[in-house]
Amino acid sequence: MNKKVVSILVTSAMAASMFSFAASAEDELITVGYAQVGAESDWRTANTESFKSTFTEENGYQLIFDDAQQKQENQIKAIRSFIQQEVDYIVIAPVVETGWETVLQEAADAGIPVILSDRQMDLADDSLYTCWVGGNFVKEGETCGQWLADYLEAQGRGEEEINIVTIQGTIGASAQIGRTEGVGNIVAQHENWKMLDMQSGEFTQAKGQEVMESFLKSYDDIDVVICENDNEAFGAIDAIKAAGKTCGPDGDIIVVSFDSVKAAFDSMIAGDLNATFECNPLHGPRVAEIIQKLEAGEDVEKIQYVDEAYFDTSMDLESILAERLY
Ligand code: GYE
Repeated sequence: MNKKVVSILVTSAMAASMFSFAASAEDELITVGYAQVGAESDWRTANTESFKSTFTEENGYQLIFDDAQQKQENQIKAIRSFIQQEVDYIVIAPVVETGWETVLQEAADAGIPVILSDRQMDLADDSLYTCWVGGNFVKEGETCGQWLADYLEAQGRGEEEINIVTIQGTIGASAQIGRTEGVGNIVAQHENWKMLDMQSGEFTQAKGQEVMESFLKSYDDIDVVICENDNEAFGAIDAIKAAGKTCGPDGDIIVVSFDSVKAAFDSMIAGDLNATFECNPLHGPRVAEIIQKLEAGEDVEKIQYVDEAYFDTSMDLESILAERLY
């Protein structure tokens, strides 16, 4: 054989083996499509980051990430494209609870397991998804309401007439439904508490500010504003200050919110926010653990709640903030 032929043979053999190496390495990766809600809040950013840093090639995954910009129709499109790409698993953080039957049936027909994360779905047939992991939103709401009762009691305002407004999350989202219900359960126990109004701030700072501006125009005696996430509270606080009022532990209006992101600690330390009720967004590792169990043929629990705490200005917030992951 002449040198040229040998070298061509060697090169093509190398290319072939490199190709097969690349193909097998890719085959071994578990492909996960994540239909994310959007990028509406600090919580959501932390949640996205948790998935992106968990589902890496080094960890054995190929992640196909889709941001639905808070629109269910975009999530449905993303799920259909995951099915077309024949992913191994579909993970969904559903924008709202209803309207998923058709697309989940399509995933089931394609034999792709669906894991729900963060928010839940309201389905006639729960076998359409494998399992769900997230926060207990009703419990978060009840913890918030109970905190308010204790706080007012400690201020000697337990019997006083208390006017409350709520800036809700995206209507129809589990986090909105559960938190509204949980707070409502405690409001119902207090005859002297009045829920003046509830409107959606879409879980964003800008909309939270807008809704608070309109509440302040409509009602001149607001004692408490409940914001269904921290970012709405940041907007509400801006609106309160712009209206010449004060808030926080030393102010006219008590402001409470949900999530407990780092910026909420800054706001409490600054004396603006009274309390925040935790919702943990770090679901990436939890979902990876579920996938690993399914890969090993093990059973997984259908509903998995994450433990959550709350934080208020009576605590050593600087020390807690130093340890905070999101
Ligand atoms: O509270 C909010 C986000 O579904 C728990 O969505 C999540 C909520 C979270 O936009 O900040």
